[in-house]
Amino acid sequence: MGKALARKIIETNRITGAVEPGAEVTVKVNQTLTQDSTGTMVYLQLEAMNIHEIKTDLSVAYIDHNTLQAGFENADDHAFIKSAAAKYGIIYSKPGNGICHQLHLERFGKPGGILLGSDSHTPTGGGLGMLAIGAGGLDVAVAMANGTYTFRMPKIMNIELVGKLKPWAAAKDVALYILKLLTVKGGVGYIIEYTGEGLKSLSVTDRATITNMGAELGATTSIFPSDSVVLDFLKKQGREEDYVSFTADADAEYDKKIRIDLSKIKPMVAKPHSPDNVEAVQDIKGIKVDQVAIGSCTNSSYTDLMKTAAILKGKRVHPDVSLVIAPGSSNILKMMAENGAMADLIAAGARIIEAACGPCIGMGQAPTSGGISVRTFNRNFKGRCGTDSAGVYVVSPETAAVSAITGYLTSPDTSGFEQPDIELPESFAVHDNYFIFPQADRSNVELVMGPNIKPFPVNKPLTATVKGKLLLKVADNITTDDIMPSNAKLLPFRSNIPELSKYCFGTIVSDFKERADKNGGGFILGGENYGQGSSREHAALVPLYLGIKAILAKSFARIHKDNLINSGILPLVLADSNDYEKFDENDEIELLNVIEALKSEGTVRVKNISKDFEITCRLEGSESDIELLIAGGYLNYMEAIRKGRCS
Ligand code: MIC
Ligand code: SF4
Repeated sequence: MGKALARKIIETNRITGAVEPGAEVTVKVNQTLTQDSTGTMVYLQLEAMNIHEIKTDLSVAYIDHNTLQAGFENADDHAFIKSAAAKYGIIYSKPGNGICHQLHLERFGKPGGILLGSDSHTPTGGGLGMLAIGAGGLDVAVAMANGTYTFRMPKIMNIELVGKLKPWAAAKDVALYILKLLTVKGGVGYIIEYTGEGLKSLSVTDRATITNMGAELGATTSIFPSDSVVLDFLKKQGREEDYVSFTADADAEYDKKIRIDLSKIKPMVAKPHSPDNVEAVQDIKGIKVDQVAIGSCTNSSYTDLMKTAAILKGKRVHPDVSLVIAPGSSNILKMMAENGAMADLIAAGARIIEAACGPCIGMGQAPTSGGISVRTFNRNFKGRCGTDSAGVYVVSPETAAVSAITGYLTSPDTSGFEQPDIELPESFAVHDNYFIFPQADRSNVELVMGPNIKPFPVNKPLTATVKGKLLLKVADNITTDDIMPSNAKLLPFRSNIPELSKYCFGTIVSDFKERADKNGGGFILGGENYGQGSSREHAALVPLYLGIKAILAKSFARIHKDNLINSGILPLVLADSNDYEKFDENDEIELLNVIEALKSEGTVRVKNISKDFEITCRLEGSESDIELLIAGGYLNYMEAIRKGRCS
């Protein structure tokens, strides 16, 4: 049997461990990326590791999330990250340059390499054949410090694409179609690998749209092969020398296989409030639209925006619609300014905003109360857009542009509009003036720390008995946006955990901090896929700060579980998921003899003192995860190793 592409890349970069599903494997990390909303923590953690130099081939610190400088806070964070980049030899991407994933695809991603990023949409790089994995900030700091990443080898799922997309169906519709098929849990525990004759008709940025939304499936990453389409893209970016051909063997072995006929896919939409709540656009009638937002790391490429401009050329944005466009990169903005397409967008009445994440993370452009926003983004969780009562519909750029004109959610294939045909240019604009490349002599660089930058919380070593109240019981698929909401008001406090803690679980209850303060911390009970969504480790650091000792859940999302372990919070899986029903908020709980239990077989007995019964939970982790948890998280563990107290 032949080998899958992801397996080949992992084997090439393997340092230790077996490349077998479930085994712990350590690989060499070639590149890392950070963005600013997770980046301040990453660089504080890197600083705590006391290193002089990073060990990756290339690391980039992007500023793209917190670009609204409504006060000094975001500007302070940018200055801190800039100084950390200069100190450690990291490339710094100034605000205004664009969205990390789009920029990394354009300027740095390399087929066959491994990229670790402190953002869940890092798998966008899979569009050019890179094994690109999203992780918590601490894991990215460790990757920069050691040049390695340790993870549990996922299974590999093959999605074979056959046929060709019909007119007006787009790569985004493929991503949404797969979400309908597999749901937001369907990719958990898998790397998704695309093959088949259908992929030759998909450009690198089309492929990147699909791998980007693998994050919404919960997959570890998604990847396309590096073929002539990738070579052409790299040539046009002026970096042909980065091309290496990497493909799966024709008879590659996979753990799961799915076949999708592209010609069957229609324009699709994910309705509020989950990316897997998908239907064909034509099946939903009469949705009047207040806002249309085009951009984000999913759909802000040159082709996406050129298609948008072509649809809007000579037309007018509907009087009741606010159309907002955030380009993916300054290079795209420059090309569209030069070729006149930007003028077409402006003439139609579009609001052009900075090349950044912007409205995708609620950084401005919150919709009206109860408003309907049609967006080309990837997530439509409740409240994420900045307006709790708004409903976000996730679609392709084509559907978004047509709907901006008609004022109703409109399937472009039935709109009577003419479909644009966008050719890629001979070469993409390449200017690097927003990048600051590190100097050779970095000996005198000082870190710049403004008053918004507070130390991050560090846990205490685990004690034999862990007791407390069940502070909160939540449903399935709780997102990190629920645990630690982010919007224009809160993002400035990403380096200020005490301030953020006031808003923990704010989409679910208004008094979580009070509950935690009153009881000296406690426990949380979750359903399936607890912590899906972003990589933000604030969703672990804030609960740590509030004294949360363990989360009991039916299952956990990968990155969040790693963040909990790194923070010294126990992620315990209910051995029998029916036990979920037996618990109520305010129950007094005790984890019995937890250190011994973790050390022996990872099965922990949990006593419900209030209701007088016992259940069992499992820690699904490696030996080193257990050592980390006993030490009270990664930083305590490293400190103990330095002092010779740990193995
Ligand atoms: C997101 O899309 O939710 C974010 C903002 O990019 C996050 C990172 C963060 O919370 O800072 C992600 O996806 O990891
Ligand atoms: Fe930025 Fe949105 Fe992409 Fe997250 S999903 S990286 S906020 S554009």
